[in-house]
Amino acid sequence: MRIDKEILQEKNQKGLKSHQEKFDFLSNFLVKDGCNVPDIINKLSEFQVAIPSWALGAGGTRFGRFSFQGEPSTLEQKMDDVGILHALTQTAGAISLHIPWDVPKDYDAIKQLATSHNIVFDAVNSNTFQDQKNAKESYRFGSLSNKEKAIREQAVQHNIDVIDIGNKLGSKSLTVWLADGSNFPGQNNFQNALQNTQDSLKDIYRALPEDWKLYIEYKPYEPNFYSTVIQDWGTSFMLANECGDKAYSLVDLGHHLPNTNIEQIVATLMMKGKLGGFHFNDSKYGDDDITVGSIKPYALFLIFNELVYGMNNNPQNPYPAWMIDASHNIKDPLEDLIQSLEAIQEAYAKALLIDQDQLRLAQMENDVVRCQEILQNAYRTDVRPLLQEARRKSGGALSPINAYRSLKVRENLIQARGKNSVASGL
Ligand code: PSV
Ligand code: MN
Ligand code: MN
Repeated sequence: MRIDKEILQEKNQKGLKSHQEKFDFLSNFLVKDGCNVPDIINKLSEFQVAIPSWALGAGGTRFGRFSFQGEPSTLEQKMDDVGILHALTQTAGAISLHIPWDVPKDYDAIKQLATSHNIVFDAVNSNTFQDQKNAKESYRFGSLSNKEKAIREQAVQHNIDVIDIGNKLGSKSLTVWLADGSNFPGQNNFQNALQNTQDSLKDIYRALPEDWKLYIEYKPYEPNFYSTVIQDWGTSFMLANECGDKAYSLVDLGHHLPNTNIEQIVATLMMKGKLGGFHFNDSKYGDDDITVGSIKPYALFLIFNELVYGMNNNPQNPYPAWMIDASHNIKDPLEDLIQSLEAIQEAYAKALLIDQDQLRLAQMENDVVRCQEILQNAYRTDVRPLLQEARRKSGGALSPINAYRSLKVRENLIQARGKNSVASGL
């Protein structure tokens, strides 16, 4: 199923007058406050977030998986789903593939399909947390960190193969997330595991094309429950530095222990020019991978405040790669992703409203109350008309969720794909 701009324009007609009123009201008020509204709208339109191929099917938990219907079961269908998201929101212009789940059969055809949906290939992800069919070695006790050289070599070679696949598609980065660690005290020698990981990452780094980046993701626990080799941003940062200029840390919001000050991590990494990528999601307890902004929207806003500051003041940091890393157990994944995209844009728009000069001044004067007022004034502004205007101008839907439902997207997908389709992946 494809959604073309004419259909959306027609759908938008109904809400257009009320949108215009709300937008005019907000933008008058923002202009009086010194905001450059057209610039904010442009920034929102330019902000594109990659959709991971594994977030388009029902994720499930270790207790079970409740399928919903019309899931994409091929790479082509996953790309079609991202095409739908992008058509509606105009902010999902990229897909992130996971290998071996998404190995293309016909590269030219896949590239053409991407172009037809106006999407590009973001980072490619390797998988050394599962054993693959016919694999010689097992990752049961780790991959890049493993005690056995043959196992490490197999894992390194897999990453090199993933780079080759990504290269043929026009990807420019590899994301490595390792499940390696230990379940019980004494199981592993920490130093050997870290040394092996560092050496293996360097081997992968050597195979990286000149214009590629390596993103090293960290996570404190799960699937290992005693220790994880790349447990935190410091370890990831250290490994990235060891590898070289093209290696960066990747922050996944769910990969922190409760109450971690993630915005401060963002600031530190950007100051050091080492924040490469970002995975959005939200959580209450652990790596819950639920809808962005559904639990801690103010924390998301504070993170965006640091991202905006870094993008304006840290030329040493490349423009970060944005991705949603979510899993869907209950909701229709496409509806959930629409909600996440909206939450991301909302937090970004609010952060763009912050008067950075005034904030610096208040900080210099140690006027703590005013610092807080400046942040909270921006946070309390209802910026949704700005998001709608950015979407409308790019040919998207004023309300992606309403359009998705009234166009009966899921019903159409079920009709085309059947009730029992299953996506490969997480
Ligand atoms: C596992 O925690 C994980 O969610 C990581 O965040 C990776 O980015 C993703 O899986 C895909 O490997
Ligand atoms: Mn992630
Ligand atoms: Mn995760």
